[in-house]
Amino acid sequence: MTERWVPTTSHWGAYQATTDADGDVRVAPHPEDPAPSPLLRNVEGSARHPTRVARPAIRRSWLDNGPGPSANRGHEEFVEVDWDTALDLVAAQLDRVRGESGNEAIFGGSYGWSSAGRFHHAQSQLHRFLNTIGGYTASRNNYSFGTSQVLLPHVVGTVSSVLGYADSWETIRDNTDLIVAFGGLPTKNLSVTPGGVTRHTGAAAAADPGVEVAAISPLGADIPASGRWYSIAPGTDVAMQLALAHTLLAEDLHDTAFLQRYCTGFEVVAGYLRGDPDGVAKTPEWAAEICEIPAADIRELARRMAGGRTLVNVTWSLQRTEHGEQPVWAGILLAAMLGQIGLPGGGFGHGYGSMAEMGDSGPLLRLPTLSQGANPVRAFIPVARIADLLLSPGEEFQYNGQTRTYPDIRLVYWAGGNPFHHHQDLTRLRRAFARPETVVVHETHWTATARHADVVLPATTTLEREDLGAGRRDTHLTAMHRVLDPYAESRDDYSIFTALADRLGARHAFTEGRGARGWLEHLYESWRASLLDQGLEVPRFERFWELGRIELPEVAEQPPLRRFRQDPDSSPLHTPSGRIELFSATVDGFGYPDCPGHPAWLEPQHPRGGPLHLIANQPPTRLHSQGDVGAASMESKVDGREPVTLHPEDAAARGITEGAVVRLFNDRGACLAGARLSDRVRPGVVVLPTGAWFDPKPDPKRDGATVCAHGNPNVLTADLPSSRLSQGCAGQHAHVDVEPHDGPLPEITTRTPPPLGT
Ligand code: PGD
Repeated sequence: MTERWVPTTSHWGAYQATTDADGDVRVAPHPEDPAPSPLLRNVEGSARHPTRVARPAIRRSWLDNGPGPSANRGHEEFVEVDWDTALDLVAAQLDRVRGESGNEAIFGGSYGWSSAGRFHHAQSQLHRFLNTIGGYTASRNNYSFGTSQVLLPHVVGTVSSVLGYADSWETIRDNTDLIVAFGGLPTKNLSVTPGGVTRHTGAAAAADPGVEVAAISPLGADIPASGRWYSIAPGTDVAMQLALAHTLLAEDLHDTAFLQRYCTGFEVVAGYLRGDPDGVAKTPEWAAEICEIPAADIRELARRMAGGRTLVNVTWSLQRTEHGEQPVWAGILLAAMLGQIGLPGGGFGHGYGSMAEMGDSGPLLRLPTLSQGANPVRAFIPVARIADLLLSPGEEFQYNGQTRTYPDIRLVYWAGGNPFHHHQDLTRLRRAFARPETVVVHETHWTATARHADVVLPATTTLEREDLGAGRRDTHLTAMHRVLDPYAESRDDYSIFTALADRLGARHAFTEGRGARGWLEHLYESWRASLLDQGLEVPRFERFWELGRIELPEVAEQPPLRRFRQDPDSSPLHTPSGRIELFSATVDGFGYPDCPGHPAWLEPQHPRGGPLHLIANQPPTRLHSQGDVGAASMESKVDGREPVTLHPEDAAARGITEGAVVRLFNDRGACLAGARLSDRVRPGVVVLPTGAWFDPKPDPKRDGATVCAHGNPNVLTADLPSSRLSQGCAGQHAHVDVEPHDGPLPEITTRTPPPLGT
């Protein structure tokens, strides 16, 4: 029998899959992909890993004693039950809570990447379901660039004007003289984009963009081979950016005509650069003290920036920190002073090096989309405030100029995310998850979030269902064929919600009378009709399914900032002034000390927890926490634990050798990791990527505290926001100390399911 390879896609790109004689999945890269993602290697090992959730499972004391707050979450065995029992219990609790407290008491924000596929997107399915039964408390923005999502509308009118229309790497190669890359140009992030890409070209382009690069980062790994590395002290880019701006101003290298015609508020910022309000001129000498880049280098770079077409790029990681608005706004200030915003290959970039789609040249096309319906509940949280929400019902918080109140959450419903991977201060998150009466989680694997639930419903993976898939700026739409039968008793999120909707009298509202295949046809054909209205043609559904993928048609749309540049009066930005707001009266009017009305250097206020600066960045070997049990992720571990990279001087000072198990710790918690030594990390900095499955154990060194045996850095990060403006995730940085581990090594228990009773 010949193998039948079928097309599918994932957040790490399109690929092909088949099953072997034992029924195990085998994968191969997409034939047209010049640089398949290394993450593809995680698929085979994860698909049937022992940590797959096999049957509905219920936490023992929730089943025995009924719903209620419980500090036992994450510590207790589960009882496997049949689907009807589990669905009846979940439906009854949803009904009780909405009846007693209103739908606001249900948190359905459920942040997370889940899987590729336009229909079986777990978070969208959950939102659609909850909307059909009266709504839910939602979350806004994302962990990736949530700070920018709030800031950018104030400065340039919309998020998409910067992120949605980034120049392609080809345009950069053809037009740009110099990329000034704050945060470097990490290639490790460029195989991933939500929905995936078919042809990976970004990593090669970022590794060698064909133009001069000045790369500013504490991490040498994020610098292109041909780039010049400015080894900056972490969290101080704003000081350097302001000093570059000061040099442009002092040496009259700024474009006054551009600033007058296209911007507002430059005079306020210029006064700040000169030191009018605070007596501190933001000179290169001032900055050098903070960012530890020599003043002469800053001056020289400013002159080079003014000498040609310059792209100022700020990675998303820089805004995932305290005062994360500032490096973004200061980057826009620099690009505005150079007068190149809206010119091909010039101006401001945000996210080159952060995700594959930035710099991709695929068409900007609306993709088939499942409607989530309307949520009648008005309550929401900025996404990274999940622990505050659960711990502080009734408390007020600031967000983007509003004073809002946290509702009282009684039931948490999560599908397609792993907050015990993505959130900060996981010990605090455990306390927060002890508060609600019920926590329901749909998961493919026994992640830490599943282990902290009361009811775990086993979900299929993309390989076990049919879907349509493409990422933003992808070149193809993939017909995602089913490869494997559903694992054990797992079900699609859609069929789980259909069964719940049925129990709650909302079946038709949820399904509109369609099965999963019917939805695929419906979404595709509605999309095809809307393309036809634009004069674009794609084949009918049956043909698309047979072909396995179709090329997406080109659409000609001029980027908004190009139109703005051509005529700011007829194509103004959606800001109050219609111009780029280098000073925002709106933001200023909010009166937030942690986000004033113009870009500024603000002294860090988050408490320091140790002498070393921890960078908790995106992992090179998996997508967030997904695929942690797969081959690429497992091979990178040191003695089974996540690798932490230290400078040899910091290691020597602590008696740490290559490959040793070390303990990272601060006031919030501790984790174990395996030491890797590298002089491509700035002294004083340690790097522990996110995504090792959280493995909490009692810390023998501190009573009542938790040590993660596996190396999840979010036991060390602070659960504090970037600012009151955005309340964004600031988890990229923390302060820690590191020591050699002594005493018995705790076993890693994330790679087997939790205790399961009957
Ligand atoms: P994932 O590991 O992708 O992480 O956080 P996110 O929660 O998105 O989690 C997705 C989960 O969905 C996985 O557990 C997977 O098994 C599950 N899943 C996949 N497919 C399905 C499905 O079909 N159905 C169901 N029900 N479940 C499914 C990512 C977040 O982490 C992000 S985006 C960023 S940028 C943040 N970055 C940082 C950082 O820089 N530093 C720190 N310290 N922390 C961060 N956290 C953030």
